[in-house]
Amino acid sequence: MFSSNEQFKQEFIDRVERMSGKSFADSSERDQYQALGNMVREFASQNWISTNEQYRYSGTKQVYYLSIEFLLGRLLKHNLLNLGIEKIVEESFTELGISLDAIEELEADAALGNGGLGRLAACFLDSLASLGLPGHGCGIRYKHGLFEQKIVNGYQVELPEHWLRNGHVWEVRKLDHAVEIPFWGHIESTMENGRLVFHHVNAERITAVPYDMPVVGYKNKTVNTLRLWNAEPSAYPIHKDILKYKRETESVSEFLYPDDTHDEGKILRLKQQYFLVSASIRSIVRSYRKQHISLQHFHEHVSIHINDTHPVLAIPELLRFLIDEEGYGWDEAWEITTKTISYTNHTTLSEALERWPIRIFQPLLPRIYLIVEEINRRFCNELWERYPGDWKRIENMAIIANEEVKMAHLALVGSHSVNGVAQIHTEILKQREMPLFYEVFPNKFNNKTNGITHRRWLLKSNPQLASLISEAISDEWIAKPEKLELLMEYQDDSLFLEQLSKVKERNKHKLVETITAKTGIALDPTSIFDIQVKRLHAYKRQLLNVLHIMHLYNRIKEDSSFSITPRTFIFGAKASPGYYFAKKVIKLINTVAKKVNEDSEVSKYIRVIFLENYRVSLAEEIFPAADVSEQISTASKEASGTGNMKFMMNGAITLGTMDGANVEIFERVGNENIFTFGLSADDVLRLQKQGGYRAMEYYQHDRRIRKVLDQLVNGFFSEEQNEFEAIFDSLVAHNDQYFVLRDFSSYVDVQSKVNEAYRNQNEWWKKSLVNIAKSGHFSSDRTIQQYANEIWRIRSNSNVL
Ligand code: NTF
Repeated sequence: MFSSNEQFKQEFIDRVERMSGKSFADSSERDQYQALGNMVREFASQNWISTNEQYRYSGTKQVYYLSIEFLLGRLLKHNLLNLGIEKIVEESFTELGISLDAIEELEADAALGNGGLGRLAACFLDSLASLGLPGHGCGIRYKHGLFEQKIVNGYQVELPEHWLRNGHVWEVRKLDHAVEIPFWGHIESTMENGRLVFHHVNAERITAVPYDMPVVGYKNKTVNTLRLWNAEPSAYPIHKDILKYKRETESVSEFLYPDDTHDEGKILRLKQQYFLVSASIRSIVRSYRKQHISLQHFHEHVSIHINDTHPVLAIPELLRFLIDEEGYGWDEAWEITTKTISYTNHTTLSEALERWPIRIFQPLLPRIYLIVEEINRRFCNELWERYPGDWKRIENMAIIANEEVKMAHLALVGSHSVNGVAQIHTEILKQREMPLFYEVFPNKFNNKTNGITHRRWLLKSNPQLASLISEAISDEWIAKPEKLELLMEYQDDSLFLEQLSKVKERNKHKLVETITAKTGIALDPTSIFDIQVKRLHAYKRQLLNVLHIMHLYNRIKEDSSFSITPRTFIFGAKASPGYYFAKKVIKLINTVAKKVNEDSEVSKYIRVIFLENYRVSLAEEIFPAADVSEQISTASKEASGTGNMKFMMNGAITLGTMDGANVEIFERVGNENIFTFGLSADDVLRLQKQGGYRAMEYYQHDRRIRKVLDQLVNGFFSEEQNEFEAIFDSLVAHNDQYFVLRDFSSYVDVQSKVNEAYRNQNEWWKKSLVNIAKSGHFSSDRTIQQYANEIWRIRSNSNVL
């Protein structure tokens, strides 16, 4: 059905009419979207079936990536591109007078994630399939993804998101693969044939129904699977109050927790975690069984990766399965489990380290709790033998201590590999965060610097840049992104640099159109687009960016001879609904934006825009239009960052601290192609040990700082007088935990260097080019190949197909 335009059009028209019951002329864009989506999914299904069969019959090792978040965004164009049918569809649509862009707009973003961790999982799925690697995702089919953000009077307001309202064309419900997950109840043991056997009695069961989505590899016939579990009432409930039971059951896959850095101490969250893990392991084993290989060899054929600690119950669950359901002894089950499971740590922020009170854990998951107790007992015994008498150390390392289960400790003990997500992050894990574990398990620790899929973040979202690159160095970079390095040849080619600048200009125009349509604010596409888009968090320091803007405002007002290249500061960020400080910063950005944009003297030079509802589909318009990429976290706090890579790949220059993957960007592009500033991670960690620094002195002695901070509380903004008091206090009264004032001066200086650098256009585009050329390393294909070789030990099946 995709062999010629004519054939495609005929099939498409038929399909629209059959599905909608209307004539094609009367059909709506939504009818057309539905028909196209169905056709594409069916088209992918042929390879989906053959990929699955091939995996099964070859007995090849497969990896399952367990993640509580998958931030997929839209899939239509992405799938068209990967299936290699984008052109035929685009041309046919033009012939039919339909706009593919308009049709794409009808697809809701699948926002089953908060930020970096969830988007990384989505990029990894794309790379696995595109490299022909046997790897699948397992997650939860949340009815409501991340909330929709509205800005009302400068404040964030959250609305429930409803991506499934019109159905989701990419999913297939697989009721025959549903499994039952037990919660609550209690454990009884009996002796059977000389063996202790455990029975989970009076459990409340929830049915987990899988919805499968095809994960299409780039033009390679591989189609892997993303399996998302939906929670539904069991056909055999034991509950008396059926309605209550139904409500409670469905709530398990109702909402994504809208917070990526706080340990949500909610019982429902723990339920979600076990639900995901138990359903996934049952289905992994079921599919393994089809190969008729003994479970003794499980780890030779299956790798299970846990994305942060949220799915860490995979460890006790696999043990439980092997021991209780398959009759293995502890030692053998332990060996199979640890050899199967690997773990990635995504943050060192202590507030994100998951701990569950025993009083919640034990009654909800009685059998799993017994197993965790046994893991802990054995681990503590081993520690006792190694460090006799060192109670303090053992208490610090225990999995269960102070009435809590420490999920990170369970992950470290029960897996064979623990990786950080950027070099500096992995070093911090080894040396500062988990040194005791590093001493015991030095070989488990390794680094896998994050990456992004260049297919979505360059090829799909910036087609003009992609074509320019391909014209210059051929399209080999699509299969081998490290080939982007060939662009280095064009550093002194002024014609090429000119074309590069033209592409950026067009992308900026496009973004301006979008922004103006939404906000009515006119923007200058020739100004420098300086962009910070990411979750709103104190450590990411959007506040530093705003304080600098306030400072520029003051300079322009104070000194009539002050002039800078016009700059448009763009922000996009969601704050967790309960995060008071973050929400105040959003209000501050909007307040400053209003003040700046409405002042004719100031808005000649600077404008400030806060983009509502930042999400994957909006990000795809933003990155191609950026000149400056703001990556200004307090050093040591951002594990990696991946937005930094998306900006770089689209030719923006990083303005950043030496934190996370910024350090590796710096190493690759060199000092002259990045703007760095501020304290180093070592400085921050040293100062923190000394109890911080004296923020008050910076307030007192730096008049620029004093002026902007006073403006927060002296009625300058004509808001409620105490509107920004909490922000003022965080900096002065609470001693500036994130070193905003400490880095302020250095940030002002580097911002003025950016201003200078932009004046020399030729040099600027050269920097931009070097950034693109060096970005191949940050393709998630490189990252995934490293996971495949060094952790999972899986191989591509492309030679077999
Ligand atoms: C995030 N962690 C980190 O904060 C980012 O630096 C990193 O790029 C991404 O993970 C992906 O590795 C989280 O979202 C979490 F949940 F761990 F806090």
